[in-house]
Amino acid sequence: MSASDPRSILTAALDGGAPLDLAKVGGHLDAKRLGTKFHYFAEIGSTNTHARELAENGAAEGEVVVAESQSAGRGRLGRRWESPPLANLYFSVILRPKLAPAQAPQITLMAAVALAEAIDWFIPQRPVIKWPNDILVNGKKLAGILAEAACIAGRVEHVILGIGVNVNCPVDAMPQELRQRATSLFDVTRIHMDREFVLRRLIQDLDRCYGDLEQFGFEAIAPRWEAHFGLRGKRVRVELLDQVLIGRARGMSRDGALLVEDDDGILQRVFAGDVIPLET
Ligand code: BT5
Repeated sequence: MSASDPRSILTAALDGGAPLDLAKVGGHLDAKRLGTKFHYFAEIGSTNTHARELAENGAAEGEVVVAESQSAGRGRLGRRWESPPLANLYFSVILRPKLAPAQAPQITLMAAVALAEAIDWFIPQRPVIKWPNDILVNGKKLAGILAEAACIAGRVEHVILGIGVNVNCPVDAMPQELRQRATSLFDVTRIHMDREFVLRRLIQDLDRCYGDLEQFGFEAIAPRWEAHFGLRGKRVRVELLDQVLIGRARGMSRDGALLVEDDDGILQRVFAGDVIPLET
């Protein structure tokens, strides 16, 4: 590793970063169902993969896998999630929601609301949800969500809700290709955050939003999602699996699809894809 290698800068930047003290998280946690048990790793491949194995072996709803770093942190569609050690938060929560498989995407949208509401608490800027799973601050990605559902016999057996939040990692320490596109709580505030406090807040907000979804249904989540949605009325390019749609983002349908009005004035419903804003 050379001195100009971003990883050496990262190592230097993170020297002194203390490991998470989960007693400080669990001991004061004000949550009904999430955070019942923590599985902690100094390093892991992917917290989502380990949480899935636990869930398949009967782990209860609310158990959390948390790691200081991931060697194979995953985004959607096989993309990589950069997971440098001792600076950020990488965790996966086991959920066993009473949802039909078609409703499983609601978990990602619920988590986006929880993250936006939690992050809102730490910074003066308003976090923005970029459909479906990004939290942006100043137009840059601060957090990502990877919800992976397992369905059996027409019902959701479990969902692994994976969350990555850039907390204390300075953006200069990120890989070159991410420096223009990523940010962290430290970059936004210039304050080193107490990661235990941030984790506790995230789990509490997830617990609250998950409870709202279960008790009151998606109607309780949708307006809060809309309130943080940053692309309303903006021209966007949506990259679908096999085609590209260009139009104006109009919001979200009741079933969680992104609504995009195409150039013929037809409202298209998008259930999976990547959205690229064409204007700020
Ligand atoms: C995501 O995917 O944003 C989902 C990220 C979920 C990560 C968590 S960490 C804990 C749990 N365990 C896992 O293995 N995963 C979850 P996607 O929308 O596909 O975005 C991936 C893209 O985000 C990459 O292709 C990069 O462009 C960018 N990216 C990667 N690492 C980043 C980081 N640390 N901060 C900001 N952007 C990043």
